[in-house]
Amino acid sequence: MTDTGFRDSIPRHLIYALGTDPQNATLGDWRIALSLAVRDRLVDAWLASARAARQAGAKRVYYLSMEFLIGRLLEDAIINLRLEEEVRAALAALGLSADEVIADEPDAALGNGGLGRLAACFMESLATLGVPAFGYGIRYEHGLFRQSFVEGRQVEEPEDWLTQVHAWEFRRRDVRLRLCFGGEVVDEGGKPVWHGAEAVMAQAYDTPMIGWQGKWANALRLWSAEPLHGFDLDRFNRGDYAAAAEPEALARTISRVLYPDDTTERGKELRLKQEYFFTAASLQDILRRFEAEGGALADLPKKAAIQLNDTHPAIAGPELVRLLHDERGMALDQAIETARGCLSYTNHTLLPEALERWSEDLMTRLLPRHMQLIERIDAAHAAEKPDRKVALVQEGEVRMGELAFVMAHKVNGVSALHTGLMKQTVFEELHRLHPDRIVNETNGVTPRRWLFSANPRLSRLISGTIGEGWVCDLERLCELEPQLDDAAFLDAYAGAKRANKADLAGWLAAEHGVQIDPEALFDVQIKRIHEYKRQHLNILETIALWQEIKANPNAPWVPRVKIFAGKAAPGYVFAKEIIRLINDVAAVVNADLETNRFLKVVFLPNYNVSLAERLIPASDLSEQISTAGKEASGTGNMKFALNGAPTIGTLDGANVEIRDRVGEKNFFLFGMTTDEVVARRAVPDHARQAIAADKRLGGALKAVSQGVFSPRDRHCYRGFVGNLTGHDYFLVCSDFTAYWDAQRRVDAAFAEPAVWWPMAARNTARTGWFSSDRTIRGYMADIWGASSLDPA
Ligand code: CRA
Repeated sequence: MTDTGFRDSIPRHLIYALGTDPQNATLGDWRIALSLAVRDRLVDAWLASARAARQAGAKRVYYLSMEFLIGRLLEDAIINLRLEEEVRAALAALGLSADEVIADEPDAALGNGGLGRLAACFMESLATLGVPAFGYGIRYEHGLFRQSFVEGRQVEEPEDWLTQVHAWEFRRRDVRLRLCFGGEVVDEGGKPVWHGAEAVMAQAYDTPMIGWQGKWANALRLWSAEPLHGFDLDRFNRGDYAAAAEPEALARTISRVLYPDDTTERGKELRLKQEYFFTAASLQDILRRFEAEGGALADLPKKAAIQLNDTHPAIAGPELVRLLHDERGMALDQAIETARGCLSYTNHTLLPEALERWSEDLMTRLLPRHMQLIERIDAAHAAEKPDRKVALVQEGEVRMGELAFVMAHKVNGVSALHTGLMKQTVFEELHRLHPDRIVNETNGVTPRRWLFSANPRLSRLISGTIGEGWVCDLERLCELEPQLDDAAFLDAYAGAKRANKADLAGWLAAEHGVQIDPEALFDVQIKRIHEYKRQHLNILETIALWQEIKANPNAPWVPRVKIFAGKAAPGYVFAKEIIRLINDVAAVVNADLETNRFLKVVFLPNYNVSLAERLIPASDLSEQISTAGKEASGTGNMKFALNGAPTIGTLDGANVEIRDRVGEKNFFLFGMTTDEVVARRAVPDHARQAIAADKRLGGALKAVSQGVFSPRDRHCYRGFVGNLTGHDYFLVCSDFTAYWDAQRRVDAAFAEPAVWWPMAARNTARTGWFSSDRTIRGYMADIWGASSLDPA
C-alpha cells in the first residue's frame, strides 16, 4: 500500500472513517484516527503472514485462553513497527502530544492477572518468532472491573472498554459458527445423536498481533456470542417488546463479562457456558481451516497444536472427540488418540480451590453428550492403565484438571519448582502412570513491552552499550556484564532509574495528590490481592517499621515509599480487608509529621497493565513474598528484575530461577521453604509462638487490633488479627522475623550506592533468560513440534 505519511493519513481517517471535523476532534478522536493509520501499516504484513502459513501448509499453534490481558495496543504497534519517530513528528505537526494520545487508549483488560498477561506476552513472542498461530478467547463486553476506594474500601464498577470504537479489531462476517447447549442425546440407528436445546452464534473478531519489526503478525480471534436470529418479530409486532428482545439478551450474556475470579473458582453455570462457548467455536474453526487446506483427519496432530491455557478450555478434549467421532465418523479410540495428539495443557496453580470441578448434574444438563464422552474417555484410560485409581468423575464431580491431563500429550508447569510440585502433589498418580507427560516451561515476559517500550531510558543505555540486538535476543543482556564495574556505566544506569523515579513522583503528585521523595527507596508490591501473596506481611512490616521510627526518630533511617496496587476478587472478603488495612495505615502513617520523611505508604487504585508499565521501571525493590509453594511462577518478578529492581522474596515459583541467575548476593532471600512450610503448619500454635518471639510483630498486631489505624471503628480489624493469631494458614507470623531482617539488609544495601547500583544492574544483565521468546521456543520444541516461518 502506498502511504503519504502519517501527516496525511491521520486527518484522513479522522475525516473519512470517523466523519469528524479536525476542528472539533477530541483527543479520543485523534487517538482512534492514529490507531487506524497505524493499523493500515500492519495489515499487509498480517495478511501476508496468513498467506505464507497457508502456502507452506504449516502446522499452526492454537492458544486457547479464557483471558488475554493485552492492555493498550497502540504503543505496542508503533514500537513493533518502529514508527516512534514518524508518529511523534506527525502528531507534533498536528499540534498533539504523542504521550497524551497514547495514554488516552483504554486498557483491554480481558484478564485477571498473570495467566492472562502471560497469554498476551505469548501472542507477541509468537509473532516476533514468526510462528503461525492463533490466539482464541472471548470478546468480553466488560473486562476486569474498575477499582476505586471509598473510605479505604474497594469499590467495583463495570469496565466498558467496548463502548469506545475498538480500532484494532476486524469483525469477520464470514466466521460465524453455531453452537448448542442442553437438550438430549438420542439413539438414532445405534448412533448417539445430540439434539441441543439452545443455540447461539459465535461471531469472530480478529485483532492483529504484530511482532518485532513488523515482519509477522498473527490473529487474536475473540468470539462474541450472538443470537441465532436478531429478534422475535412476531412478539415484537404483538407489542411484547421485552419478550422479543429476550433471546438476544440471553445469547449475549455469554460474552458479557470476564469472571473477576483470579484463583478461586465459583461453580457458576454461566462460567461453564463461557468455557464451552469459546472452546467449541475455536475447535470448529480449527477443523474448518484444516479441512479447507485438505488432508486426512488422522493427520490433524501434524497440522494443529492446541494449547489449553489452564483447565478453563479443558472441555476441548471431549468436544474434539465429539467432532471427530460423532460428526466425522472416526472410531472412538482413534478419535481420542487424534485429539490427544493435538492437545496439550498448561497448569497454572496448585491451589485446590482453583482446580476446576463441575457437578455431574450441571455437565449432564448443559452438555449431555460430553458427559457421556467423558465417561468413555475415562473407561478408555482405565483400560489402558488398569491400576489407575484417579477417575475423571469422582463424588458426583467432573475433574477438569485430570480430564485435561488425560486428554493431553504433554502437560506443563510454569516454573521448575511448580512443575516438581505438580508431580508430587496434584498429579502424583497421573504422573506415575504417564511419566513422560509432564514437562516444565518456565514463564517469560516480552522484552519489547516490558523493557524496550516501558523503560526507554534504560533501553537507550543498553542499546548504546551493546547495540539493539537484545530486543529480540534478550540473553544478550549478559554482554553488559563487563560494564558492571565501570563507574560511568553505573552512573548512567542509576541516572536512568532516578529519572524514572522522578517521573513517577511527578505523576503521583499530579494525578493522585501524593507527595513522595524521589530519592527514597521505592518498595513495590503490585499484583492481585490474595492471602497467599501476603500483602498483609508487607503491611505488618510497614507498621512495625513506623513504630520503630517513632521510637527512635533520630536514627539514620533509609527513606522508603511502600507502593501497593492490585485488585481483590469482589467476593473475597479477607482480601478486601487487606486492602482496607493498607489504605488505613497509609492515612495514619502519611500524616505523621514525625515519621513521614522516612516512610510513606501509597495504594494506587485500579491496577492494570498500563499502571504496571509506569511503576516497574521506577521501582527499586520487587516484593515477591508468597508463602513458599503457592505462587506457581509469577511474571511480575521477572519484569522487575529486568528493570533493575532486586527482589525481596521467598523460594517460590520462578523466584528460585531468578535467584539462581542473578546470584544470591543480588537477591534478598528470606522465609521458609516449601518443605518447612508444611512442617511449620503442623506445629500447634505456630502463629502465637512466632508472635511471642518477636516483639515488633506483636506490637504491629496490637496496634491493628486496638484500632490505631481505624479510629472510626476501633474493633474493625479484630477478625483480621484473629485470623493471623489463630490458624494463619499462610504463615505470615512465622515468616515475619525473617522478612523484617531481609528488609533491614535492603536498607543497608540501598544506603550504599556502591553496593546498590551494581546489584541493580546485575539484575538487568542476568535476567535475559526470562524472555517469553525463550519460553515459546521451549513450547515449540517440547510440546508443539511447530516451527517458525522465519520472518527475516
Ligand atoms: N494467578 C499463577 O498464580 C503464574 C500465572 C501464569 C497464575 C502465577 O504464579 O505466574 O498463573 N495462576 O502462569 C492462575 O491463574 C488459574 O491459575 C496466576 O496468574
